[in-house]
Amino acid sequence: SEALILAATEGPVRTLTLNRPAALNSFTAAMHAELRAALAEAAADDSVRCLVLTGAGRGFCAGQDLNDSEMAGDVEGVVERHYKPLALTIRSFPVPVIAMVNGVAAGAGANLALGCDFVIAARSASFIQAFSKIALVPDCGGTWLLPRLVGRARALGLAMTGDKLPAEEAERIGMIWRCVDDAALLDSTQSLAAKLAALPSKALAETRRLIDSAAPMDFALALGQEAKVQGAMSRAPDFAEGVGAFLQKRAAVFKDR
Ligand code: T3D
Repeated sequence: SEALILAATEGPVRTLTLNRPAALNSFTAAMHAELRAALAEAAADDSVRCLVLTGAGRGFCAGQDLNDSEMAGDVEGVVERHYKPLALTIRSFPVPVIAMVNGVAAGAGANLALGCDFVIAARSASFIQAFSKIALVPDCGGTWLLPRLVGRARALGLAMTGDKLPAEEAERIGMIWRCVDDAALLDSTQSLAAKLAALPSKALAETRRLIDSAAPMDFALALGQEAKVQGAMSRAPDFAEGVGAFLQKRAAVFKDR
């Protein structure tokens, strides 16, 4: 069967492409496993001096695959086993990580991108904190990342409404590094990657670590807290209603208080 993560190397730059385009590259347990392996391989390879994450097809990543059976019983476990280590791996990666956001980034897919050191998005791309629509809370670092990127008012606004934020607006409010024309996405990313690859990796990684540890709550602690609350949310009836409504392509009716 086809690889769920495509890896390509051009000089010092490794590009990993999420490859489930028919489901907007949403995460299954299998895709998580392949991404983990590909990240470990890139981290261990001294010739890799910059990592690019992107998505195949029209989307970047739609977050958790809401059809995946693994999440049915144990959402807290899914967050602990998959999203938390993924976010931590990227946040402590030995070389800079660029999210090249080619299309919609929703739920954990949005926060996967925001956890990277740079986000370059195509003008047609967008970001959606989709969690509230299925009665969950942001994970994959969203509760820590968002207020730091855009401030409390915008963080709450985005996370509570789950509204779609176009890439241009995301750049305007400082949530991402750059929004570029679709046709320029690859070139812009490649030239940033080449620049970063030529800089001293160790100093860049330490810069990231210092900037992150200067923040009041530790990233790992925030990720643990997210997993716990996500577990509690997923056991409430509103979550089943939210997922059911999405899969049946109808509007959800929430009742929990
Ligand atoms: O274990 C846990 O649950 C805990 C972890 C939680 C982390 C999370 O990420 S929770 C958030 C999960 N993600 C979402 O709720 C987003 C769901 N997707 C959407 O709202 C929409 O697909 C988008 C706004 C992202 C894009 O809309 P649009 O109209 O451009 O595309 P579409 O038609 O909705 O999607 C295209 C196909 O991808 C479609 O399949 P089909 O009808 O062509 O066979 C759609 O069902 C599928 N798809 C999109 N997102 C997901 C998905 N399938 C499964 N899971 C998805 N998340």
